[in-house]
Amino acid sequence: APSALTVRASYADELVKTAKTVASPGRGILAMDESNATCGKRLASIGLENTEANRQAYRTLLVTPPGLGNYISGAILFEETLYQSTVDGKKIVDILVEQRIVPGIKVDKGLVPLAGSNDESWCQGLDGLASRSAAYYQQGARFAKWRTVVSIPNGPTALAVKEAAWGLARYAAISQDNGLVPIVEPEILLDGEHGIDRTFEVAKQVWAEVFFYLAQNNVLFEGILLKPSMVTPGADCKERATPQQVADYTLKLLQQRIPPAVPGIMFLSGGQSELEATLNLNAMNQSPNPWHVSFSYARALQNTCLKTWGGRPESVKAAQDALLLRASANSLAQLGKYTGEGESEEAKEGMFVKGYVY
Ligand code: 5MM
Repeated sequence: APSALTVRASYADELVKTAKTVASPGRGILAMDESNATCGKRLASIGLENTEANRQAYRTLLVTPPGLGNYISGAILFEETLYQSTVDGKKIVDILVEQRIVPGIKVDKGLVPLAGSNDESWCQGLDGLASRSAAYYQQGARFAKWRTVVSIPNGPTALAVKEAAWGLARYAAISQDNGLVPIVEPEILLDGEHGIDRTFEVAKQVWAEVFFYLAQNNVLFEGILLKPSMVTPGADCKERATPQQVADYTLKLLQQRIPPAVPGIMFLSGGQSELEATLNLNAMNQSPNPWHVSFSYARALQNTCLKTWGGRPESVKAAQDALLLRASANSLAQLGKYTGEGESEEAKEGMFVKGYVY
């Protein structure tokens, strides 16, 4: 019988190719994998019920804007969407492929309290993951996503960091065995009053352990994508950082901790405003990097789009235009060429007030 390493080798070329496609110039990931509970919160914010029909309508809106594939290379789906069709009977997965967007799948089963820790959490989902991953591949998924979180105000304890890193590494190995490029997402939550130096120290420790266990689990680095948080001050820290500072800290840490074999660094937005997320990404792409430095945003791509839609069929086009605007802005930021052109006056004023430098 072939060993696990032989099985993984059979997918090696495909994994590398998929990762490179997702990490292609001027493109990034649309994270639209809200679990039903999270999607319910988003829909409630515009006064809609959390029904399958409403989730289907919203997800259809997100994947169908013409030209979306010029800016978006991959879309992360929740399991329901991977198996879902539009009201017209077209599979969402087929629409993505026609748009040149690689379908991905959230495979974690969410966060639960971590016994023995300081009120921290761990991410479930390893049981049955191999068979689920094989089924997702059959259904058209080519990459996977597993999000675990680390809290600064609650520690992080050594236990929580080790659990987060080990879980990501086991998931990554299982994904690669089944032909899915694992997106490795160790999110360091924004919550807290800590300054940017503290975030830097915590992220340094977390990324080191993640890559240690990835190596121990024989994960092919050329066939993964990293989805980290940017290094920023805590959300309640009075001393705010400019995009230049965020870029300096984040790139410094990437250089110290992330092997150049990793093809793409696809940042999460983590509660930053749409503009902040774009400006920070743009600042990180002002000079060449060893990796493709891009985005895998949920809220920072969807916020205005969702509000503009508001559940009204007549607002679908305007909502799609809002999504295209954010996607194209982040595409330019991936290329380091974002100037704010095409943003609303309100958004630009926000940029000016915050004193951002281009
Ligand atoms: C879309 O939200 C994803 C799933 O969240 P839940 O498991 O809570 O439903 C989430 O993993 C998301 O992909 C990342 O947090 C990045 O999103 P942001 O909004 O931080 O860019």
